[in-house]
Amino acid sequence: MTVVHIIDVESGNLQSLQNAINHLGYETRLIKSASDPELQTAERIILPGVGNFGHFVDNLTSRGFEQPIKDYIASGRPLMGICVGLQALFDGSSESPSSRGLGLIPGTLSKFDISEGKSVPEIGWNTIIPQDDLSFGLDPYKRYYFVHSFAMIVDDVQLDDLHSKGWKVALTRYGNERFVAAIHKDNVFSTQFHPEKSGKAGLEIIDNFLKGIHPVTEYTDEQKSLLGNDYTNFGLTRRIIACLDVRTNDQGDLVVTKGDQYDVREKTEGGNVRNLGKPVELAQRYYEQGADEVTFLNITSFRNCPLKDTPMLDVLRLAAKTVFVPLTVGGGIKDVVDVDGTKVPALDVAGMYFRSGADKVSIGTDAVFAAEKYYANGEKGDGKSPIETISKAYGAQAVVISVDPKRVYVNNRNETPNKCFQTLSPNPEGQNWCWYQCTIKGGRESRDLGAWELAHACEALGAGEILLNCIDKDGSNSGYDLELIDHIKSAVSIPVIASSGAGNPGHFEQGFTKTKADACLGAGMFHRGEYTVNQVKDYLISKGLKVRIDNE
Ligand code: 1PR
Repeated sequence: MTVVHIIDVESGNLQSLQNAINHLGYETRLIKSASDPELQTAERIILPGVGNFGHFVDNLTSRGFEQPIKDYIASGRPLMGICVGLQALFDGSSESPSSRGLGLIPGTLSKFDISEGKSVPEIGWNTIIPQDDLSFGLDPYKRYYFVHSFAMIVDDVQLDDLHSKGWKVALTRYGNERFVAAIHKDNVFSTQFHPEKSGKAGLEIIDNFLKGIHPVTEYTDEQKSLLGNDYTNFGLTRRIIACLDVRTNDQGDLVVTKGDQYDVREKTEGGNVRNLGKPVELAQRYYEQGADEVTFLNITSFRNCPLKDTPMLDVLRLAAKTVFVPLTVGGGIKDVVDVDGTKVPALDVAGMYFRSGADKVSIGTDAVFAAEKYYANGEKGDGKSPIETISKAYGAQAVVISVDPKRVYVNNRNETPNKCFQTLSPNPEGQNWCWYQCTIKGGRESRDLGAWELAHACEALGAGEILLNCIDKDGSNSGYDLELIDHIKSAVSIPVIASSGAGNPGHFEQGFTKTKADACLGAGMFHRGEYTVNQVKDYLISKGLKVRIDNE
C-alpha cells in the first residue's frame, strides 16, 4: 500500500486528514521530527495546519523542518499544503508579523475586513474561481470547506505577480475580498480550504493529488440546472448543521435524545430518556443526506466519569472515519479532576477530542464562568480560561460557545443591567422589553449574565463561533427565536449558528432570510424522520438560496 507522509507539528486535527487518506486506500505516517529518516524517502508529503500562523511556522522552524521541506520540494517530489499549510508557503502573515513563512510564494497574508459586515472567521462552504487551468480536478461547480480569518487577499497586480512566477491560481470571494483558495506550480499544490472536510468533492481533490492526475470535467446544461444554484454569485452557501444531543439512557446505552425545553424524558409513565437512535449511525446518515456539519453535544457531561472512558471519544473516533464534514463536540470542555484525582486542564480535554477527530469544541457552562470573570476583571481575560487556552493553541475557529438562554420580560430597560430590547411578542402581562438570561448545566441553573454580554465577552476572549440555542424554543417545532438571533448578531462579528425550534424547511429559510444567521441547525425534525437534510436544501434552492450539493 502506498504511504502518504504528513508533517505533524501538533497543530489541530490531523486525525480527519489521516482518515480521509486511509479512506482513499493509502496508508499514512506522521513525521514529527525533521530527523525522521522517512523525510528523505517520502514520496508524497502533506503539510496540514490550522490555527495561528506564527504558532505553526515557528514550530516548523524550531523543529528544524524548514530546510528539509525546501530540499524535499527541490527534489521534485509532490507536496500539498492545507489551510495554514498553504499560508506557511508565503513570506508572512499580518497575524504574526514577527514570524517568517517559508517564502516559496511571494506575498503576505492579511485579515478579512469586518467593516463590510461579514462574519470573521469565514466558516463554511465556498466556490473557487479558476484563473488558470484547473489543478487536480478543482471544480467551480462544487463547494469546499473554508475556515480561516487570514488569507492571501489579492488584487490584480498581486495576481499578475503570482502568474509571472509560474503559479496557477484559483481564487475565492468572501464579501468584497478575493483571496487565494488554491495554488499550484510543478510539484507544489496547496489549498486554503480543507479538502479532508469537504465531503466527496474534497476527497476527490486529495485522491487526484495523490495520483498526480488533472481530470477535466465537462458539464451539460442539464447538470448545471440540476445543481440549481447560481454559481455566478460566489460566496458562502447556507450552512445546515445536524445536531445530536447524546447521553446514556436508563438502560446504560449511549443514545441520541431530544428534549422539549431541555427535558429529554418521555411524558408517559416511567418517563424514560427519549431514544432517537445511535450517535454514529445518525451522524453518517446526516452526512449522506448532505449535512454541512455535524455537532455532538454530550448533554450530561457534568456527571463525572473517568476521562479516558468518556464515551464521546469513541463516538467521534468512529464518526470521523466516514464523515468528511466538520465535526463539533461539546459538553464537559473544562478543567477537570479525573476520578483518580489527576487535574486535567481544559486544553488537554479538548486535545483528546481533537485527536479523536473533532474539528471544533463547544463550551457551554464554562464559557459563562469565563465571561463572568471577564466582567469582574474590568473586561479583561486572565489567559487561563478554556476559551483563551484552547483558542491560543488551536485557533479561534476551533472554539464554539454554546449558549443556553431563556427569555426574561421586564417593564423597561432600567430593570436590568443586561442589554435588552423591545420585542414584537410581549408576554401575557403586556411586558414588551426583554433580555436573555444565561443558564448553565443544561438549563438547570440560571445566572445573572445576559446572552448578549456572554457572546460579547467570549468573542473578546478568543471564541470563533456562537452556537445559539434557546431553551424556550427547544423542541417546539415553532421556528427559531428570530429576535434572539438578531440580538446576539449585534453583539459579535464572529459567526452565529441559529438553533432550537426548527420544525420544517421553512424555518431554515426564515432563519437565513429574516436574520443574519450564518448557519442554521436542526435536531428533532431530522431525528424523527420528518424531513431529511436534502429536503431542507431542496426547499432552500426553490427559494433562491445557495446551498451545497455533494452527490456527484
Ligand atoms: O455545559 O459545556 O458541559 O455543555 C453541555 C452542552 O449540552 C451544551 O451545549 C448544552 O447546550 C447541551 N445540553 C445540556 N442539556 C441539554 C438538554 O437538552 N437537556 N442540549 C442540552 C441542548 C440544544 C440543541 C438542540 C437544539 C435544536 N440542546 O443542541 O439540538 O435546541 O433542537 P430542535 O431543533 O429539536 O428544536 P457544557
